[in-house]
Amino acid sequence: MLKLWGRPTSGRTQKVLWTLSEIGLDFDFIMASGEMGPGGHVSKGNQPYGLVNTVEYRAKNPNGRVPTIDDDGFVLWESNSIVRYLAMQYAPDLLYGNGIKTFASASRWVDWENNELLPPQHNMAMHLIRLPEDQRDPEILAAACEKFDRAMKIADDQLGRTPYIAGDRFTYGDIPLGVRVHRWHVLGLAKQTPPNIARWYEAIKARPGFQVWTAEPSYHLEG
Ligand SMILES: N[C@@H](CCC(=O)N[C@@H](CS)C(=O)NCC(=O)O)C(=O)O
Repeated sequence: MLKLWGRPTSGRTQKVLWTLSEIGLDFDFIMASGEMGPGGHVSKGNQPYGLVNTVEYRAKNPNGRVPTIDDDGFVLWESNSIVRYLAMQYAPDLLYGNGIKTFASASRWVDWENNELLPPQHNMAMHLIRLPEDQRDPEILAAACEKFDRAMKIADDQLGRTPYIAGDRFTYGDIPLGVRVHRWHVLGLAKQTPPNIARWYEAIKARPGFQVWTAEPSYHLEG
C-alpha cells in the first residue's frame, strides 16, 4: 500500500491527501514533522511528530521535510511533483482529461501556487497563529496579505475566462489553489473574495476529495 509521510496541518501534505482522495487510492498516513505535533508548533513548546530527522527518513527525503511518498518502492518528495505523479500514474482522465496541454496548463498553476501563493501564506499563518504572540510581526502579516490579494486577482481573472483554473474541467491544478484559497478564508483574511474565485470556491468545496482532508478548519488554524 502507498505510504505517505506528513501531517494534516501541512498545506503541502493536504495537496497529496486531496489528490489521493480524488483518485480513491488507499494509503498509510504516517505522521512526521520536525516543526509541529499534535499540540501545535514547536515554538510554543509543543513536541513535534518527529521522524523527519531519523536516518531512515533522511534516506528517503534528504531535506527532512514533508510530504514524502513511497509507492511500492518508488520514493518521491516535493508535494507538487507527488501530485503530478499521482495524476499521471493513477488518474489521467479524471485529473487532466488525459491531454498534454491540459496537463501542462494545470502544471503551470501548480508551479504558480508554489511560487506566488505559498510564500505569503506561510507568513500569514506564522504571524497570525503559529508563532508565540510576542514574535508575531503585524508588518510582515500586512505585506503577506497584500501580496496574496494581488495574486488572487490573477487567479480571479483566469477564473473569469474558464470555469476551472486550467480550463473547462476540474484538474489537479485546482487542488493546490484550493488549499490556499480555503486557508485564506479559514484564517479570516479573505476580506472581499473576488467574484470568480467565490464561484469556483463553491464548486471546489463540494468535491468529496476536498471534504476529507482539507475542509476541516482546525487543520488550518492549529498553531
Ligand atoms: N517544496 C517542498 C517543501 C516542503 C516543506 O517545506 N514542507 C513543510 C510542511 S508544509 C515542512 O516540512 N515543514 C517542516 C516540518 O513540518 O517539519 C514541498 O513542496 O514538498
